[in-house]
Amino acid sequence: MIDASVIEAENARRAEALRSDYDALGAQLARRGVDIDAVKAKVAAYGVAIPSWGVGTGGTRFARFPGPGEPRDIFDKLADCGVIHQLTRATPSVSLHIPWDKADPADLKAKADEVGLTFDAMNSNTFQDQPQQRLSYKFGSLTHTDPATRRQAIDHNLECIEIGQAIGSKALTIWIGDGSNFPGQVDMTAQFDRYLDAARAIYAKLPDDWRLFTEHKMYEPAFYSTVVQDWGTNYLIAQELGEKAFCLVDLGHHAPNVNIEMIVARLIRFGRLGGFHFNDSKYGDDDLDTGAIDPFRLFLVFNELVAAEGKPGFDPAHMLDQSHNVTDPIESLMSSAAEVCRAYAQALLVDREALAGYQDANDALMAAATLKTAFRTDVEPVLAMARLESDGAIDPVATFRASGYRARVAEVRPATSGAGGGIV
Ligand SMILES: [Mn+2]
Repeated sequence: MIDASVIEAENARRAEALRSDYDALGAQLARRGVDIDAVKAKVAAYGVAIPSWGVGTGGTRFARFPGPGEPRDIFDKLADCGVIHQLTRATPSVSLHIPWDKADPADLKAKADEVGLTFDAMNSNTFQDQPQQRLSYKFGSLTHTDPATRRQAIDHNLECIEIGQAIGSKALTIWIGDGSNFPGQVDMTAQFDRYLDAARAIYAKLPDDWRLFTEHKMYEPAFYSTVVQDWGTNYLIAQELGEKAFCLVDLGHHAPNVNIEMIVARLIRFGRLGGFHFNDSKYGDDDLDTGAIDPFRLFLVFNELVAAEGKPGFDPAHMLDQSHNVTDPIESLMSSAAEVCRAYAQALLVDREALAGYQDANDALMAAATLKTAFRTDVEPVLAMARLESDGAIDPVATFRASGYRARVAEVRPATSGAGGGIV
C-alpha cells in the first residue's frame, strides 16, 4: 500500500485550489437548485468493482508487451487493487476470474481484508483450456455437442459459486465464447437449447441470495455466430431461468453506434438489468479505458440509471472490464473509476422535472439541452473533494507516480515474458 504521508503531502499541494474550485462550483450549482454536498455524498457512496485481470497488462490477438512489476498471482493483483481503492476510494471490491485467481478461499479473504477490499461477482472461464483439463472447449463449453464437455463446464461454474460463497461474493457472471465460424457449422436452435439446459443446471444450484448474470457479446471468438450475441437473447435467457437471472451489459460488446442507453432502459423497464462491464470502444470490443472515446454515451447510460434509482429491485452491479495495453494498468483503472464517477455525478445534475416537461411538450431542442447542461458541467471538484474527505488522493495518478509504488513492486516481481497472445 502507499504510505499515508505521501498522500497527505500530495493533497496538501492541491487542497487550497480544490476548495476554491469546489466553492465556485457549489455556487454555480446552487443557482441551478442543486446542493453540491448532496451530490458529493452520493458520489462518495458510489463504488465500481475492479476486475482482477485488469491489473495485468493485456494485449491483442497479435502480441502482448508486458510492463514492469506486473502482478505474479492473485495476491499481487489484490495488492494492486488495494492501491487503486486507497487512492480513488471508488473501487471497494474485486471481481475474480476462476481458475486464473484460484487460491485457498481463506487466504483470498485474508488478503482482501488486509488491503481493505471485498469480493464482487465471480467470473467463470470456459472460453479457454487449462492445463490438465480433461475435455477441450475448442468447439464449445456449455453448448458443446458432447454432454460430458457440457457437464465439465457446468461443474466449473458450480465450483465458482462454491469459491464465491467462501469469500462473500453474491453473484456469478457467465460469459461463453461458444458459437460458430462457418455457416452450417452448428444447428443454431439446438445449440441454444443446449445452452439453456446447461444454464438451468447452474441456476438450480445458485444460492437463494445470489444473482446470475449472463453477458452477451456480439462476436469473437466465434466470428460467424455467437450463442449469446445480443441483449435480446440475453433477455430470453433471464426469462427462461427465473427471477435470480439478470442481463449484464458490457459496453464494448455491441456493434458500433448501437444505442446502449436504450438497451439499458429496456432492461430496467422489465427488471432484468443485472449490471455493467464498463469500458469503451472505437471499432469493436477493443476494451479501451472507460470514457476514453465517448464519455457522452457513458453519461447517457448513467442518465438512465439515475432516473431508475429507487425503483423496487433495481440494484445493478457495476464493474470495469477493460484491457490495458499501452498504459500502467493501475493508472488506467484509477482514471476509469473516476470516469464512471464523473458520469454518475453529471447524471445527478440533470434537471429531471424540466426534462420531463420538455419531453411532454415535445420540445426536443430544450430536452437535449437539459441533458447537455448537466453533461457540460465540470464535476471534477466534486469527485476530488469526495476522495479527499475519505482519505483518498485529490489527484490519484499524480499521487501514484509520486509514491514510487510501481518501481518498488518491480523489484520483487520478476519481468514477465511478452510471448503469446494477451487477450483478457
Ligand atoms: Mn465483459
